[in-house]
Amino acid sequence: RFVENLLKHPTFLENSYTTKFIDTTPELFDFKKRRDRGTKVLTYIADITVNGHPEAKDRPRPAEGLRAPVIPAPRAEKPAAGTRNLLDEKGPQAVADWMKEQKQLLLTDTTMRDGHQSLLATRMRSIDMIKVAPSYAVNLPQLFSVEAWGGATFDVAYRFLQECPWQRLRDLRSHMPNIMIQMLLRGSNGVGYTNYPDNVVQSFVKQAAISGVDLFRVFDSLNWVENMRVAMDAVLENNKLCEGTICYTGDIYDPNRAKYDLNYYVKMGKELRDAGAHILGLKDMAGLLKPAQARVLVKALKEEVGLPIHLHTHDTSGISAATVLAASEAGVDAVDAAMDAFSGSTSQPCLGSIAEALRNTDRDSGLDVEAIRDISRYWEAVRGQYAAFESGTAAPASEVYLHEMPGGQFTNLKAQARSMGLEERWHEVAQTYADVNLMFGDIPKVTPSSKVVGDMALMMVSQGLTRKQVEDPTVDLSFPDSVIDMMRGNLGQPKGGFPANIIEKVLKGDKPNTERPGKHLPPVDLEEVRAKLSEELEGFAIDDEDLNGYLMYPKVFLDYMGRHRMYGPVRTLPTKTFFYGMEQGEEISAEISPGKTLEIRMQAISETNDEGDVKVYFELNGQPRSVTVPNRM
Ligand code: PYR
Repeated sequence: RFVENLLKHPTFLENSYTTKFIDTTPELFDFKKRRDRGTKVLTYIADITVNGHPEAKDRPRPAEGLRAPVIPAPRAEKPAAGTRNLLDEKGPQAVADWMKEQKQLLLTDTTMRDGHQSLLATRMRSIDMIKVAPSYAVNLPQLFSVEAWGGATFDVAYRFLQECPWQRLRDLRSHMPNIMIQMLLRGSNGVGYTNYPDNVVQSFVKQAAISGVDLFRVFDSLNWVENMRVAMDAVLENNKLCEGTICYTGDIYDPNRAKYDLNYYVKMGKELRDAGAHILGLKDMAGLLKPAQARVLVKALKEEVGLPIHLHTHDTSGISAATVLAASEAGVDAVDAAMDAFSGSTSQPCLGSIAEALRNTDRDSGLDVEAIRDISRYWEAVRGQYAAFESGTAAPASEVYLHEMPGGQFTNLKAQARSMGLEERWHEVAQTYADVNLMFGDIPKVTPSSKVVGDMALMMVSQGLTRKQVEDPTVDLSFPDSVIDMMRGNLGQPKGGFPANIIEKVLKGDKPNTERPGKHLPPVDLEEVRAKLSEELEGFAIDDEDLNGYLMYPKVFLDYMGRHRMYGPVRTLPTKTFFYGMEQGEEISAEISPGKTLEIRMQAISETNDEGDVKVYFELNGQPRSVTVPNRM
C-alpha cells in the first residue's frame, strides 16, 4: 500500500516531499514489495486520469481533434556528414576556421531549447524531440547546430516533466549523430541560479561533454569575463567548442545608455577571445538589438575581434528578422532561429523565412526549405499538445525596449504576476522592472540577474513601492533574498559595480564581496557527496550524471528520484497521456526500454468508494490489471 499511502499523504500533495521524507515517514513503508515498471506507469496514468495533472488542469486544453504529429519522411538514405563530424575529426579550432571560410549564413535551430523555453515555459518533453531528431539528421544535415540543452531545460525536466535531462541529451545525440548539439551554460551559475564551486562547474561541463554537448555557449549574467573563465577553461579542456558570449543590453546608439556603447562590446569581445573562445556569441536575450545597430556592431566585432560571430536574438519586438538580415549583410557567421512553428514573439525569428529570404543570394543557407517546412509541420502539431503552457502573447510589443526582459523570462514573469493577482497591472510591472534596472545601476538582465530584477519589481508593485521610496535611507524595507544575494556580490560584478546607495540599503552596512564569488567557495568532495546520496537513496548506485544533477539542484533531484521510484519511466508516455491521462477505451503504447513496449488500454473507472479511492481498470499487454488511487478532486 506504499503508493496509495504516499499518494494520500498531504506533503506529497504539495509536491514537496523528498526521499528524506520517505525515510523519516516510516508509516509509508508498511508495503515494501518492489513494483514492476508497468504497474508504476499505470499508477501514474490512473492518478492523472482521476485527478488531473497539477500543471495542466486549470489551463486551456489542446484543441479537439488535434492532428497527431507526423514524423517527416527521410529525404536521403542516410545522414550526410555535418558539423559534428568535422568537430570529431578535426577538433574545435577547425570548426571555427571552417565557419569563417563559409559564404552561406550558418543557421542554428533553437526549437528544442530556447524555442519552447520562450514560448511554452520550457515544458516540451523529450519524447517529442527524440522522435524528430532522425529527421534533422537526414533532412537538414547543413544546420550549423541544434540548440537542445541547458538554460532552464535542465531543472524543468526533473522538476515538472519527471524525466532525466541527461537521458534527453544522450538520446538526442544518438538519434542525430551528425549535427552539433549546442547548450546554454550560465558560466559559474552552471544551469542554476547561483554561483557554484569551481570543481562543481568543471565536473558539470565534463559530464555534459561526455553525454553529448558539442558546443557550449557560455555567458555571465553581468557580462563579467572574470566569472566565465572556469567554465570556458573546462570546455577547452574537454576539447569542445567554446562560444564565449556577450550579453547585449541597452542600445549602442543611445547617448543615455553610454555605458553600453560600441567600445564596451568590442572590449568584451577581445577579452573573450583572449580567454580562449573559439566563437564569439552575441546573445541578445531580450531582442533589443535593432537592425542598424546590428550592422555596426557585427562589423566592428568581426574586424576587431577576429572570431567567427554567432548571433542570438528574440522576436518580442517583431523586427528581429530585420536584425538578422542586417547582421547577415554585415558578415555575421551564424545566427539562431527557431523552426517556423516555434518562432516569433518571445522566441527566435523564423528559420524557414530567413532561409527563404537568403535563397539565391550569396548567403543562401543551403538548407532544403521543403525539409524545413516538413519539420515545422511536425512541430506545429507538437505545439498544439502544449496549449496549457501558451502565454497568450498575441502581438509584437515595442514595450520590450522599455522593460528589456529576456524572452525566456517574459512569460514566466507574467505567470508569476498572474499568480500574485497582478496580471491586470502588467504594464506597471514592466515599468517597475525598468526602474529597478536603473536603480541597480543599469545591468545586463539575463538568468540569473533578470530573476533578481523581476523579484524586486514584483515586490515593489505588490507593495505599492516607488524607486524613490526604496532608495530612501529612512524607509525600512526587507528585500527579496535574491536581491540581498546579488548585492553581496554572489553573482559577481557588473561594469562599474552596483550603486553604493543600494548596497548600503540592502546590506544594512555589511560589506559586499567584490571578488569572483567562486574564489571563496571551497571545493565539494564529489565522492563524499556520491556516497551520502547513495546512502540516502537506500544504496541506489549514483552515476556521474545523477551526481552532477544533484550538485546543481539537490532538492529538485531528490524529489525527482522519489517520484521516479513511484511512477517509473513516465517520460515514455505520449504527451497527451502525460498531461491528461487516458479515456475509456483508449489504447496507447510506451516503449519503456529498447524492445520492451507496454501496450496499455484503459477499460473503466470505478465509482469512488467510502475511503475516497477509485479503481482504474486497464489491459496491460493483453492482461487485465487494476490500480487504486485516491480521488482528490
Ligand atoms: C537561460 O539562461 O535560461 C536563458 O535563456 C538566458
